[in-house]
Amino acid sequence: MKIVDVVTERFRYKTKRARDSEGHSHPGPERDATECLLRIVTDDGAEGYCFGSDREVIQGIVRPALIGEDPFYREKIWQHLFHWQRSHRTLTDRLLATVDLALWDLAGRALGLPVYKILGASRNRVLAYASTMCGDEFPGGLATPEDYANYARTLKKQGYRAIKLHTWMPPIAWAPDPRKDVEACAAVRDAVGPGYPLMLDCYHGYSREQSRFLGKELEKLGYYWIEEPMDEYSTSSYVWLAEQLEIPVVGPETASGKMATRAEWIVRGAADILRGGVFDNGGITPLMKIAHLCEAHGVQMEVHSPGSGNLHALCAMGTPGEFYERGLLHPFLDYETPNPWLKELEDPLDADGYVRVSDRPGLGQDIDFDYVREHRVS
Ligand code: LLH
Ligand code: MG
Repeated sequence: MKIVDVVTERFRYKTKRARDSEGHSHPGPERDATECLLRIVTDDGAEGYCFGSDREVIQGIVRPALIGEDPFYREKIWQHLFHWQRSHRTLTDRLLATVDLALWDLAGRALGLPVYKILGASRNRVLAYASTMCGDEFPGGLATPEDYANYARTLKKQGYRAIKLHTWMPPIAWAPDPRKDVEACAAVRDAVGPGYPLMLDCYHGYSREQSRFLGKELEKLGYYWIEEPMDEYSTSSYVWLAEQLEIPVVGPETASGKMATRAEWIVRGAADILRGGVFDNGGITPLMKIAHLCEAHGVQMEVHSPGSGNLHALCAMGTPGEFYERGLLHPFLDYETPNPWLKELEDPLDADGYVRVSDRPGLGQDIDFDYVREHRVS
């Protein structure tokens, strides 16, 4: 089997999600947006897909590396592109991930198997936590500690068995403010009661002292973990923080360097619980290597972000991450209606608070190809 075509299809859709000047998502007025589907095609008609791609980089850099290759040589292709990233800076880990995911999807579709079973399944559902959007200034949204408390009550009623708060960050004029974060965390603890797992993912640029203050307060409130409170390029700061706190410190999420950075964090004890995700690290191929690193060192790993790539990887980990991150959620937004290019949700929440992986071949996304074709812009 050989790859004979690499196609990108950009199409428009409507969304009520907006991004602020620092890239955090929030509800917003309905607006036009575009999405890009990557399609990898083989000479025997097998295809693999991934959303979130980019035409220029895929056609200019990735396509020449893929044409003529056997799509089952995922490791060879991944290594090739990984080394190209040094000179081709526009080939980000995120785009590398779309290629890797499309290849996994292709393999699954060609073999008639879901990806988690090709990887070697360990389970078919993962406990979800509700991951809120960052704080805002919308009345009745996530503007006050009481708003977080009210929303936490709603989420608990919806069946979630754990909640992670993202609190207030710039460009909100008065943020960041660790004391305000603690107020929100305390209000949510009061709302859900003792023993219910709660986590905090706060402003990502606090100082060591601010982070220690937050961590100590979260310990008093019985929180499960504190995530990314400081710049992750200062590994020493995380070594320092993990030594100061009883509460587990989770990271690195955004630091580049894939497996190598995560290996350093494990060796240096910079985090108690390691973090990785398909779009942060370049796909399922590197994420599974990170999972195996964690397993070998006896370190728990929690996967960043929702989506079928992360879900399949989670269902194939030997030392499983405990949770699937479902979100980002906001009281004004509906998460239960699938994106218009999918016929069904890729991460439905079951009655026990778990997300079940699809048994369809590949990554299991039920893609509405008619929608993509009818809304195509390039
Ligand atoms: O700062 C943000 O917007 C969020 O923290 C976001 O990056 C989110 O994806 C996250 O960190 N989840 O764990
Ligand atoms: Mg995070």
